[in-house]
Amino acid sequence: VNQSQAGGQGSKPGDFEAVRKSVIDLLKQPDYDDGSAGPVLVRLAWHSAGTYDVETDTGGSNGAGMRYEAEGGDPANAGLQNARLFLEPVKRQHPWITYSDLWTLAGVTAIRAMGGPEVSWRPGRTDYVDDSKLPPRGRLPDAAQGAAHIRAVFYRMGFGDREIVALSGAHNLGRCHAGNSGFEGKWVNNPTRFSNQYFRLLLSEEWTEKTVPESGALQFASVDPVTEEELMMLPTDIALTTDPEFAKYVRMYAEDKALFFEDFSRAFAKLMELGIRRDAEGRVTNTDNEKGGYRS
Ligand code: DDH
Repeated sequence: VNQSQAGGQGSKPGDFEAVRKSVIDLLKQPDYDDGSAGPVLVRLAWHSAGTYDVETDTGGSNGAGMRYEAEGGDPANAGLQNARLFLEPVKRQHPWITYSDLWTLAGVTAIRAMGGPEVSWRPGRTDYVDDSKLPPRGRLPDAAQGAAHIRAVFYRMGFGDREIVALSGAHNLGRCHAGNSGFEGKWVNNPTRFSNQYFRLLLSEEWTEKTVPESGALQFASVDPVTEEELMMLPTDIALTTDPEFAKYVRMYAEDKALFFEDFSRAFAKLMELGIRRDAEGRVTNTDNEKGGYRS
């Protein structure tokens, strides 16, 4: 297939607006989950970056390591192959973009398109040429655990408590799939609309323990009083209300959506940049990746 004819809309190297447009065009997926590819694209961006370790300066979105089995096949990344497949036609349309730029740009584009804040994003990531630089498995958070684990994981990335709670607000979006994680269900009624509803529900509902029949996983459940639909929270979500320091920020964001959007936007932008070194002009200077990828 002639790449420039695929979809009839190839773009010039560096035309990230054209890539954003292609991502927006694929968000509507009537046969997938709640009708949108948006939430799983956000999760792909987050998991691509959330392996970062400040101490060793390893992991992060640079490199697009999930293309390799060692990272892509991590049980923590189950289901994200859907997100990567959604983006393949975009990569074919804009072959000059690296996967690491595409995955992060798709995440911030989806957040905005679902009614969330604009998240500042910068290009220049390159893709690993082999799997020798991949971070070890086990760096992403385990939903069955509590506040101490959440802190250990996010402090390792260089985040503080307020940023942790802000980022957790991404659970306004999407759902759990027993086949991926053992957990099942959505956090809010409209999981394709970004809002602070997750924080409001954490505080307003009575959350009772429930075992997921398919997996035996323990999660929390509540029935929405308006729609009578069952909603869910992970043990790590509930930990944000039982830990006093986290709970302060949950209350703050439940009351002030604009503040949540502002903090989320800043924290997500920071997440996308973890481990990426830039010179004064903003050019990425990491040298451990493929040469010849697109550079701004
Ligand atoms: Fe999450 N998340 N996440 N999450 N997450 C899941 C789904 C989604 C944890 C566990 C899970 C963040 C933080 C945490 C999104 C975004 C973000 C699922 C369900 C589990 C389990 C996966 C499945 O079954 O398909 C845990 C634990 C944490 C933690 O902080 C302790 C953060 C920081 C983000 C972010 O984007 C900033 C999104 C979006 C989804 C929905 C995916 C989908 O397919 O829908």
